[in-house]
Amino acid sequence: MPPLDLHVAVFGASGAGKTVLLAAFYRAQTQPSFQEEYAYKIQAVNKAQGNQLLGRFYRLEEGKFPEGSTRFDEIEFDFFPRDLPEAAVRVHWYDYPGRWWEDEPVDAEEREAMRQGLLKLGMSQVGILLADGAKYRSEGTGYIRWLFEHFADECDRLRRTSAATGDEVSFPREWILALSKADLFPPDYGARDFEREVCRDADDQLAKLCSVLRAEQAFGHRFMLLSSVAAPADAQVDPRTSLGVRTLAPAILVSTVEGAVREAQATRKEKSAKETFFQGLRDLVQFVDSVDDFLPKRYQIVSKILRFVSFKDFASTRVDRLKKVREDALRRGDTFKAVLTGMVAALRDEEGLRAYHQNQ
Ligand SMILES: Nc1nc2c(ncn2[C@@H]2O[C@H](COP(=O)(O)OP(=O)(O)OP(=O)(O)O)[C@@H](O)[C@H]2O)c(=O)[nH]1
Ligand SMILES: [Mg+2]
Repeated sequence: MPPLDLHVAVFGASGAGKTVLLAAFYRAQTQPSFQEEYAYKIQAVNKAQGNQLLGRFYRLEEGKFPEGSTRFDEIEFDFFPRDLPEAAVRVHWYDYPGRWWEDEPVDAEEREAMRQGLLKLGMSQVGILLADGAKYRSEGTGYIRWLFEHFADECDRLRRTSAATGDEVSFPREWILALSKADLFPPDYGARDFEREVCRDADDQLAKLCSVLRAEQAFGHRFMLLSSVAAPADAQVDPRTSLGVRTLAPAILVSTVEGAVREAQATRKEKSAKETFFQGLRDLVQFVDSVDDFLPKRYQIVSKILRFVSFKDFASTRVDRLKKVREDALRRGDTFKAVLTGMVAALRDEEGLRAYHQNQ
C-alpha cells in the first residue's frame, strides 16, 4: 500500500526559525536512538536533499546558522516502522523565504515562484503558524498581537490578489500555533503556559485571524513549543538539545484526524450540540467504510488511519499500553499500525506533554 500523504505548511516570517527546524526535524528522526525509542524513523525521499539537511545540521554543530532562505523547496519524508521495509506516512514539507510575508517580490520570476509557493502552502492539510520565540521573549504580548494582525492582513491580501489573477487560495483547515526557540524560555515553561498567555492577552486578535482564515473551529486550539537547538545568548549552540521536534509529526497526524471528525460531525444533522470529539471519533470508526464518501478528498487519509489505529488506542493516554500495541504490530509486520500507534504514543510521553497542548 502506498504511504499516506500529509502536506504540512509552516507559516513564519523571516528569521522565525523555519529552516533550522527542518534540519533539526530531519536529523532527530534519523538517529538510531530515536528509532529505538519511538519505533519509527524517517528518510528523505530524495537522498540529495537528505544530505543537504544533514549538512545544515552539521554546520549548526559548528555554531553556524543557515543564511535566510532564497527559494521555495519541497522536501518529502517517509516514515518507516523500525526494521520494516515499507513507509506508512509521507510528509511533504515546504521551506521558503519568510520575507514573502513581508516584502514585495524582487522581480517577475520571484513573483511567480511566490505565487505558486503560497498556493501550495494553502493547499496543505495542516498549517503551523510559527511565532518567533526570541521576539516574543523580548517584546512580550505586543509581538503576539502584531503577529496575528499581520498574518490576518497578509492572508486577506493573498486572497484578494489571487482572486484578481483567477487563482482561488485556500488555507489549511487544521492549525497549530507554535512558539519557536523555546529554549529561550524557562525549563518549566510548557505549551500550556503559552496557550494561557495567548488566550489571555491576544484573544481579540486571535478571533480576527480565525475569521480571516475561516477556521473558527480549527485555529487557536492547538499550541506547541519548538526548539530546534539550544542557543543561549552567551554560550555555544547545542544542536543536540531540542524540544517538540519529535512531537511535531504526531501532532500533525492527530490534527488531521480531529479535523475529519469535526467535518463528519458537521455533516450529520442529528449530531447533538454536546457530542464530544471521542463520540464523533467512535462514530467515524464505526462507519469507516463509508467515510470516504462524505469526507472531503484531502481527509481521505483519515479513513486509512482509522482502519489501523483502534479507537481505544487513539483515545488511550497510557504510553505503556500504546508501546505494547506498537511492538506487537512490529512483530506482525503491520507497517501502518506500528508507525501510527508510535506517533500517538509520542504525544503522550514527557516531551509530548510539555511541547503540545490542546485546549478544547
Ligand atoms: N535560540 C534559538 N534560536 C534559533 C532556533 N532556531 C533558529 N534560531 C535563530 O533564528 C535564526 C533564523 O532561523 P532560520 O531557520 O534561518 O529562519 P527562517 O524562518 O528559515 O528565516 P527565512 O529563511 O529568512 O525565512 C537563526 O539564524 C538562529 O539565530 C532555536 O531553536 N533556538
Ligand atoms: Mg529559511
